Amino acid sequence: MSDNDTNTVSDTKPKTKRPRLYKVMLENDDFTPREFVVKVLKTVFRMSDDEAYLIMMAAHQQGNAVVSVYTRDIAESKANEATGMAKEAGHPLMFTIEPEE
Ligand code: TYC
Repeated sequence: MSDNDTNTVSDTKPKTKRPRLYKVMLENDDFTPREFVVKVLKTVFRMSDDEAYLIMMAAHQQGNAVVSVYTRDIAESKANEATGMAKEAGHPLMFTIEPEE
């Protein structure tokens, strides 16, 4: 072994960073029927009837509500799928994403 053999590996930080997570938010509006919001939550986010109703009412009363938390790709595709389902049915319902603190 050479004289200048050094060990830098043991000084490096383990690189197992967890990915940043994103919240999918349900936004309230004045036009989309409540039952349709519940249907989208059940279809795209696999919620039970009761769970979907509670989240829909939270958005209805507070302006928005956290639906669920995912990695960025999954959050984007779920939000797009849910917003697209509403658009196809002629409703202005929107799902957005925001990074978790
Ligand atoms: N505010 C809508 C209504 O009164 C229902 C609604 C609830 C729409 C939640 C969007 O995210 C929403 N028909």
